[in-house]
Amino acid sequence: MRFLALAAAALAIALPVTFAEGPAKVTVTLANFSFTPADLHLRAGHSVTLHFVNEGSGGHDFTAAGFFAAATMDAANRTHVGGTKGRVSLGKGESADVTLIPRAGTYKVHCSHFGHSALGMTGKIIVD
Ligand SMILES: [Cu+2]
Repeated sequence: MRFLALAAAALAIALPVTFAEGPAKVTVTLANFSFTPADLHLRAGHSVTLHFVNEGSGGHDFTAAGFFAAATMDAANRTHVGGTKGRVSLGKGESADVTLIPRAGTYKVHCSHFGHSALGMTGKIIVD
């Protein structure tokens, strides 16, 4: 009986966690020479975790200074985007998560490595 009561109590605690809606997670893949998806659609005012993965053969970055500057995020996440640089830099095989609350607008994205934009590493973020 005691076990059942404990189990019921544990279930009562676990259930809200199980069904709670955490931040949405969106994966952005960097490669030679593209972002996938190239166009990101996000909901304004809703917390989202952007999961960046570099599957390229060398370093790439996700530079979106206007987007990151306009978004709300804590100090740790601000560090992940290089502060005012607004850039997530990843070596080959690296990944990083950035959690933020995006602000409505349309923002440009590019890779700042020399020549990569011209080869296709551009995109945009639409927040509405
Ligand atoms: Cu690149």
